[in-house]
Amino acid sequence: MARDLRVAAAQLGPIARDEPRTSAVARLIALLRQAADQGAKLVVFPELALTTFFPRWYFEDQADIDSFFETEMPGPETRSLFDAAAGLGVGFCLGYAERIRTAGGDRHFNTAILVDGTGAIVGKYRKVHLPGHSEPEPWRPFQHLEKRYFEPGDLGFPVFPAFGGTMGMCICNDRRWPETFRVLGLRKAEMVMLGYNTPQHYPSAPEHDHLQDFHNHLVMQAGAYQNGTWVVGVAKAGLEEGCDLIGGTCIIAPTGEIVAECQTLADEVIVHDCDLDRCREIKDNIFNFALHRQPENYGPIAAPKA
Ligand code: ING
Repeated sequence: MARDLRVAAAQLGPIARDEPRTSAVARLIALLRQAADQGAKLVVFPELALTTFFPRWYFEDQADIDSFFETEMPGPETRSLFDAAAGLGVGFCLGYAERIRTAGGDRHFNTAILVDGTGAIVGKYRKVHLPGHSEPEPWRPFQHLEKRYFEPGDLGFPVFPAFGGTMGMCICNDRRWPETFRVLGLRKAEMVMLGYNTPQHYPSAPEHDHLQDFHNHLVMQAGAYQNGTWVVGVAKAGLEEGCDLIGGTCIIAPTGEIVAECQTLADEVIVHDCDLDRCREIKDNIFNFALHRQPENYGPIAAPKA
């Protein structure tokens, strides 16, 4: 008995710094329609899918930074995406910069939401592992100021019952950390959706630049296999404001096999029938956590940082 979920990965090419949200949203809707035409019921979009990857620049003025954030979701410029998706009965996963007003002041997160086929937000995740640095470092050809512009996520790694399965999300750098996938795996995730903006050039270790595509797939394939979960990894790709971002968007089976992969660095949709019951092949055997894990030996993994 198969529990099939036809999923689409909707890769984005570059979003220009001055590209209005309405333009990015129009591109997302076009990709969503392409996916729906191929029978997809869930479409996964990249990290920060509404704007250019703005942490590559140092902004002094908070108003300039805040111009890249959403204070409502859906808001005036994103409602059309929700309406188009609900009209087609298709759900989606969307990465965006979230600003919330609190009595104590504004808070800023690198966020992803899961929206079901009726347009309801059924899950939210805030990026835990923020890469880069918090002060501008002029020696770099481009900045990576996520630690300056975002707070670490405060929601942990939750899973959500949706689309007939147990769904989890993470964002970009999170995929490199095995803890991300293991916590989701321990919570019985059957599909982990994630978006990424990953530069080809890593200024503090340029000797690894040629390994970015390998590392991208390595970590997602490992996460899938070691936790018996489908993984959908979706790039914002291409030459974006002078910065080469890798592609490699793909859908990975619980065995770790890449079953579908984008071929371009532009807006591109790939689709696959993901049988969520295939997770059992791994979860009941090689990574049967109840049978095989030995957590009494794992203490250092969760110990506080020195
Ligand atoms: N980007 C990158 C990522 O983790 C990075 C940062 C690039 C880390 C290259 C290591 C190598 O994929 C984001 N946005 O996290």
